[in-house]
Amino acid sequence: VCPHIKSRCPVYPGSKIKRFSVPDDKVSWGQSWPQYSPVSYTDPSITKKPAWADLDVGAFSPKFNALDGKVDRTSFEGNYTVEKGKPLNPRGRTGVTGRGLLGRWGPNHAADPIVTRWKVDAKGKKISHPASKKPVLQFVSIKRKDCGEWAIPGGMVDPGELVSLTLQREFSEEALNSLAASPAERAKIHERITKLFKSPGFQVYKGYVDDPRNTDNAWMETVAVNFHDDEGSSVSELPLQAGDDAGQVRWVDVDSSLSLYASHSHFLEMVAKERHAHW
Ligand code: RP5
Ligand code: MG
Ligand code: MG
Repeated sequence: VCPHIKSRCPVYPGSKIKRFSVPDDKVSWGQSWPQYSPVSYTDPSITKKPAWADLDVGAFSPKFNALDGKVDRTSFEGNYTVEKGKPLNPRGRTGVTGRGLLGRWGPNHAADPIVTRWKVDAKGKKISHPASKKPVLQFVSIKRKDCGEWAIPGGMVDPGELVSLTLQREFSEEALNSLAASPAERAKIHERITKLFKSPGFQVYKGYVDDPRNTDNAWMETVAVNFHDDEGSSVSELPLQAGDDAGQVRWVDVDSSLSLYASHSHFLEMVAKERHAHW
Protein backbone atom coordinates (compact mmCIF):
# COMPACT_ATOMS: atom_id res chain seq x y z
CA VAL A 1 0.00 0.00 0.00
CA CYS A 2 1.45 3.37 -0.96
CA PRO A 3 1.21 6.13 1.66
CA HIS A 4 -1.68 8.52 1.21
CA ILE A 5 -0.67 11.86 -0.36
CA LYS A 6 -3.81 13.95 -0.91
CA SER A 7 -4.85 13.12 2.66
CA ARG A 8 -1.75 15.13 3.68
CA CYS A 9 -2.38 18.18 1.43
CA PRO A 10 -0.86 21.26 3.14
CA VAL A 11 -4.12 23.19 3.63
CA TYR A 12 -7.33 21.42 4.61
CA PRO A 13 -10.03 21.87 1.86
CA GLY A 14 -12.55 24.68 2.35
CA SER A 15 -10.56 26.15 5.22
CA LYS A 16 -7.35 27.92 6.13
CA ILE A 17 -6.34 25.10 8.46
CA LYS A 18 -2.76 23.97 7.92
CA ARG A 19 -2.14 20.27 8.40
CA PHE A 20 0.75 19.24 10.65
CA SER A 21 3.37 18.22 8.10
CA VAL A 22 3.77 14.42 8.06
CA PRO A 23 6.81 13.05 6.19
CA ASP A 24 6.45 9.71 4.36
CA ASP A 25 8.37 7.79 7.02
CA LYS A 26 6.04 9.07 9.79
CA VAL A 27 2.72 8.26 8.13
CA SER A 28 2.42 4.85 9.79
CA TRP A 29 0.93 4.80 13.32
CA GLY A 30 3.50 2.11 14.05
CA GLN A 31 6.26 4.74 13.94
CA SER A 32 6.39 6.37 17.34
CA TRP A 33 6.47 10.15 16.97
CA PRO A 34 6.04 12.06 20.28
CA GLN A 35 6.39 15.44 18.51
CA TYR A 36 3.27 14.83 16.41
CA SER A 37 0.72 17.51 17.35
CA PRO A 38 -1.96 17.76 14.65
CA VAL A 39 -4.61 20.48 14.67
CA SER A 40 -8.16 19.46 15.49
CA TYR A 41 -10.67 20.62 12.90
CA THR A 42 -14.32 19.95 12.26
CA ASP A 43 -15.99 22.16 9.66
CA PRO A 44 -18.94 24.39 10.73
CA SER A 45 -21.12 22.48 8.22
CA ILE A 46 -20.64 19.43 10.46
CA THR A 47 -20.72 21.05 13.91
CA LYS A 48 -24.14 22.51 13.12
CA LYS A 49 -25.40 18.90 13.29
CA PRO A 50 -27.02 18.11 9.94
CA ALA A 51 -29.11 14.92 9.95
CA TRP A 52 -26.56 13.03 7.81
CA ALA A 53 -23.66 13.62 10.20
CA ASP A 54 -22.65 11.97 13.48
CA LEU A 55 -22.69 13.84 16.77
CA ASP A 56 -19.46 14.54 18.58
CA VAL A 57 -17.68 11.61 20.18
CA GLY A 58 -18.97 11.49 23.76
CA ALA A 59 -22.40 12.79 22.72
CA PHE A 60 -23.46 9.42 21.27
CA SER A 61 -22.43 5.77 21.38
CA PRO A 62 -21.40 4.60 17.92
CA LYS A 63 -20.69 0.92 17.27
CA PHE A 64 -17.39 1.02 15.44
CA ASN A 65 -16.24 -1.80 13.16
CA ALA A 66 -19.88 -2.89 12.87
CA LEU A 67 -23.15 -2.22 11.15
CA ASP A 68 -24.53 0.41 13.55
CA GLY A 69 -28.26 0.41 12.88
CA LYS A 70 -28.35 1.45 9.25
CA VAL A 71 -24.97 3.17 9.32
CA ASP A 72 -22.17 0.99 8.02
CA ARG A 73 -19.15 1.62 10.23
CA THR A 74 -17.18 -1.34 8.91
CA SER A 75 -14.11 -0.70 6.79
CA PHE A 76 -13.05 -2.46 3.59
CA GLU A 77 -9.55 -2.21 5.03
CA GLY A 78 -10.33 -4.57 7.94
CA ASN A 79 -10.78 -3.67 11.60
CA TYR A 80 -9.53 -0.20 12.49
CA THR A 81 -8.22 0.89 15.87
CA VAL A 82 -10.37 3.06 18.14
CA GLU A 83 -8.33 5.21 20.52
CA LYS A 84 -9.99 7.31 23.24
CA GLY A 85 -13.32 6.79 21.49
CA LYS A 86 -11.99 7.95 18.11
CA PRO A 87 -11.28 5.72 15.10
CA LEU A 88 -7.77 5.89 13.65
CA ASN A 89 -7.24 6.30 9.91
CA PRO A 90 -6.12 2.86 8.63
CA ARG A 91 -3.57 4.45 6.27
CA GLY A 92 -1.92 6.49 9.00
CA ARG A 93 -1.40 10.12 9.98
CA THR A 94 -2.90 13.05 8.05
CA GLY A 95 -1.87 16.06 10.14
CA VAL A 96 -5.46 16.85 11.22
CA THR A 97 -7.73 15.28 13.84
CA GLY A 98 -11.51 15.61 14.15
CA ARG A 99 -13.77 15.12 11.13
CA GLY A 100 -13.00 18.11 8.92
CA LEU A 101 -15.70 18.10 6.23
CA LEU A 102 -16.71 14.47 6.74
CA GLY A 103 -19.92 13.59 8.56
CA ARG A 104 -18.95 10.22 9.99
CA TRP A 105 -16.28 9.24 12.48
CA GLY A 106 -14.28 6.45 10.84
CA PRO A 107 -15.22 5.30 7.33
CA ASN A 108 -17.46 7.48 5.16
CA HIS A 109 -18.81 5.20 2.44
CA ALA A 110 -19.18 6.39 -1.16
CA ALA A 111 -19.79 4.80 -4.56
CA ASP A 112 -18.18 5.80 -7.87
CA PRO A 113 -19.92 5.02 -11.18
CA ILE A 114 -17.38 4.95 -14.03
CA VAL A 115 -19.44 5.13 -17.22
CA THR A 116 -17.39 4.52 -20.37
CA ARG A 117 -17.73 4.27 -24.16
CA TRP A 118 -15.25 3.99 -27.03
CA LYS A 119 -14.06 7.17 -28.71
CA VAL A 120 -15.25 6.95 -32.35
CA ASP A 121 -14.86 9.01 -35.52
CA ALA A 122 -17.69 10.46 -37.63
CA LYS A 123 -18.23 7.04 -39.23
CA GLY A 124 -18.47 5.33 -35.87
CA LYS A 125 -15.05 3.68 -36.17
CA LYS A 126 -12.99 3.31 -32.95
CA ILE A 127 -10.14 5.80 -32.68
CA SER A 128 -6.78 4.39 -31.63
CA HIS A 129 -4.17 6.46 -29.84
CA PRO A 130 -1.14 7.27 -32.07
CA ALA A 131 1.36 6.32 -29.35
CA SER A 132 -0.12 3.18 -27.78
CA LYS A 133 -2.07 2.10 -30.92
CA LYS A 134 -4.82 1.05 -28.53
CA PRO A 135 -8.47 2.22 -28.76
CA VAL A 136 -9.30 5.23 -26.62
CA LEU A 137 -11.98 5.03 -23.92
CA GLN A 138 -14.02 8.01 -22.78
CA PHE A 139 -15.67 8.37 -19.39
CA VAL A 140 -18.32 10.68 -17.99
CA SER A 141 -16.47 13.19 -15.85
CA ILE A 142 -17.80 16.01 -13.68
CA LYS A 143 -16.10 19.15 -12.45
CA ARG A 144 -16.61 19.29 -8.69
CA LYS A 145 -18.02 22.55 -7.39
CA ASP A 146 -16.10 22.29 -4.10
CA CYS A 147 -12.55 22.28 -5.51
CA GLY A 148 -12.87 22.68 -9.30
CA GLU A 149 -11.17 19.33 -9.95
CA TRP A 150 -12.49 16.85 -12.54
CA ALA A 151 -13.79 13.64 -11.00
CA ILE A 152 -15.97 10.58 -11.30
CA PRO A 153 -19.60 11.55 -10.48
CA GLY A 154 -19.59 9.66 -7.18
CA GLY A 155 -21.32 10.28 -3.90
CA MET A 156 -22.11 9.06 -0.44
CA VAL A 157 -24.05 5.86 0.24
CA ASP A 158 -27.15 6.79 2.25
CA PRO A 159 -27.76 4.76 5.44
CA GLY A 160 -29.22 1.40 4.43
CA GLU A 161 -28.89 2.15 0.70
CA LEU A 162 -27.67 -0.59 -1.65
CA VAL A 163 -24.43 0.44 -3.38
CA SER A 164 -25.98 -0.53 -6.73
CA LEU A 165 -28.62 2.14 -6.13
CA THR A 166 -26.09 4.77 -5.00
CA LEU A 167 -24.15 4.27 -8.23
CA GLN A 168 -27.18 4.92 -10.41
CA ARG A 169 -28.60 7.70 -8.21
CA GLU A 170 -25.36 9.69 -8.01
CA PHE A 171 -24.80 9.36 -11.76
CA SER A 172 -28.35 10.59 -12.39
CA GLU A 173 -27.99 13.53 -9.99
CA GLU A 174 -24.53 14.76 -11.00
CA ALA A 175 -24.29 13.88 -14.71
CA LEU A 176 -27.96 13.98 -15.79
CA ASN A 177 -29.28 16.55 -13.29
CA SER A 178 -32.20 14.36 -12.28
CA LEU A 179 -32.82 16.44 -9.12
CA ALA A 180 -33.93 19.40 -11.26
CA ALA A 181 -36.04 17.26 -13.61
CA SER A 182 -39.82 16.93 -13.45
CA PRO A 183 -41.16 13.57 -12.21
CA ALA A 184 -41.93 12.61 -15.83
CA GLU A 185 -38.43 13.53 -17.03
CA ARG A 186 -36.90 11.73 -14.08
CA ALA A 187 -38.82 8.58 -14.95
CA LYS A 188 -37.48 8.84 -18.51
CA ILE A 189 -33.87 9.22 -17.28
CA HIS A 190 -34.38 6.25 -15.00
CA GLU A 191 -35.78 4.13 -17.81
CA ARG A 192 -32.92 5.00 -20.16
CA ILE A 193 -30.06 4.23 -17.80
CA THR A 194 -31.49 1.35 -15.81
CA LYS A 195 -30.43 -1.24 -18.37
CA LEU A 196 -26.79 -0.19 -18.24
CA PHE A 197 -26.79 0.06 -14.44
CA LYS A 198 -28.57 -3.27 -14.01
CA SER A 199 -25.76 -4.96 -15.93
CA PRO A 200 -23.21 -6.40 -13.49
CA GLY A 201 -20.50 -3.89 -14.45
CA PHE A 202 -16.87 -4.41 -13.60
CA GLN A 203 -15.93 -3.80 -9.97
CA VAL A 204 -12.77 -1.76 -10.28
CA TYR A 205 -11.97 -1.03 -6.66
CA LYS A 206 -13.26 -1.34 -3.13
CA GLY A 207 -11.46 0.38 -0.25
CA TYR A 208 -9.80 3.51 1.08
CA VAL A 209 -9.82 6.66 -1.06
CA ASP A 210 -6.92 9.11 -0.82
CA ASP A 211 -9.32 12.06 -0.48
CA PRO A 212 -8.12 15.55 0.58
CA ARG A 213 -10.95 15.67 3.17
CA ASN A 214 -9.54 12.72 5.13
CA THR A 215 -8.38 13.21 8.70
CA ASP A 216 -6.81 11.04 11.39
CA ASN A 217 -10.32 10.10 12.57
CA ALA A 218 -12.51 10.20 9.44
CA TRP A 219 -11.84 9.00 5.91
CA MET A 220 -13.45 8.14 2.57
CA GLU A 221 -13.93 4.61 1.27
CA THR A 222 -15.58 3.67 -2.01
CA VAL A 223 -16.82 0.97 -4.32
CA ALA A 224 -15.92 1.97 -7.90
CA VAL A 225 -17.79 0.14 -10.67
CA ASN A 226 -17.34 0.46 -14.43
CA PHE A 227 -20.45 0.39 -16.64
CA HIS A 228 -19.37 0.21 -20.26
CA ASP A 229 -21.63 1.24 -23.15
CA ASP A 230 -19.83 -0.90 -25.74
CA GLU A 231 -22.16 -0.11 -28.65
CA GLY A 232 -22.42 3.58 -27.79
CA SER A 233 -26.16 3.16 -27.86
CA SER A 234 -27.36 3.62 -24.28
CA VAL A 235 -25.97 6.39 -22.06
CA SER A 236 -23.88 7.77 -24.94
CA GLU A 237 -27.06 9.07 -26.48
CA LEU A 238 -28.30 10.88 -23.39
CA PRO A 239 -27.69 14.62 -23.08
CA LEU A 240 -25.33 15.22 -20.15
CA GLN A 241 -26.29 18.00 -17.74
CA ALA A 242 -24.39 18.85 -14.58
CA GLY A 243 -26.36 18.81 -11.34
CA ASP A 244 -26.05 18.84 -7.54
CA ASP A 245 -22.37 19.09 -6.52
CA ALA A 246 -21.19 19.02 -10.17
CA GLY A 247 -20.52 22.30 -11.99
CA GLN A 248 -19.81 20.83 -15.44
CA VAL A 249 -20.04 17.43 -17.07
CA ARG A 250 -18.52 15.95 -20.22
CA TRP A 251 -17.06 12.85 -21.88
CA VAL A 252 -13.30 12.87 -21.25
CA ASP A 253 -10.65 10.75 -23.00
CA VAL A 254 -9.09 8.20 -20.65
CA ASP A 255 -5.32 8.79 -20.56
CA SER A 256 -2.47 8.57 -18.04
CA SER A 257 -2.00 12.35 -18.18
CA LEU A 258 -5.38 12.90 -16.49
CA SER A 259 -5.16 14.74 -13.22
CA LEU A 260 -8.30 13.93 -11.30
CA TYR A 261 -9.78 14.30 -7.81
CA ALA A 262 -8.62 11.98 -4.99
CA SER A 263 -7.52 8.52 -6.30
CA HIS A 264 -9.82 8.67 -9.33
CA SER A 265 -7.12 8.48 -12.02
CA HIS A 266 -5.90 5.26 -10.38
CA PHE A 267 -9.42 3.80 -10.85
CA LEU A 268 -9.42 4.82 -14.54
CA GLU A 269 -6.05 3.18 -15.07
CA MET A 270 -7.58 -0.09 -13.87
CA VAL A 271 -10.55 0.34 -16.22
CA ALA A 272 -8.23 0.98 -19.19
CA LYS A 273 -6.17 -2.14 -18.40
CA GLU A 274 -9.28 -4.29 -18.02
CA ARG A 275 -10.75 -3.09 -21.33
CA HIS A 276 -7.40 -3.26 -23.18
CA ALA A 277 -7.70 0.43 -23.92
CA HIS A 278 -5.17 3.21 -24.25
CA TRP A 279 -3.79 4.60 -20.99
C1 RP5 B 1 -14.44 10.56 -3.15
O1 RP5 B 1 -15.46 11.48 -2.79
C2 RP5 B 1 -15.17 9.34 -3.65
O2 RP5 B 1 -14.34 8.59 -4.52
C3 RP5 B 1 -16.40 9.93 -4.31
O3 RP5 B 1 -16.15 10.23 -5.67
C4 RP5 B 1 -16.63 11.25 -3.57
C5 RP5 B 1 -17.86 11.24 -2.71
O4 RP5 B 1 -18.00 12.46 -2.04
P1 RP5 B 1 -18.98 13.61 -2.54
O5 RP5 B 1 -18.90 13.65 -4.07
O6 RP5 B 1 -20.35 13.24 -2.09
O7 RP5 B 1 -18.47 14.88 -1.94
O8 RP5 B 1 -13.63 10.27 -2.07
MG1 MG C 1 -23.77 13.68 -5.17
MG1 MG D 1 -20.41 13.72 -5.49
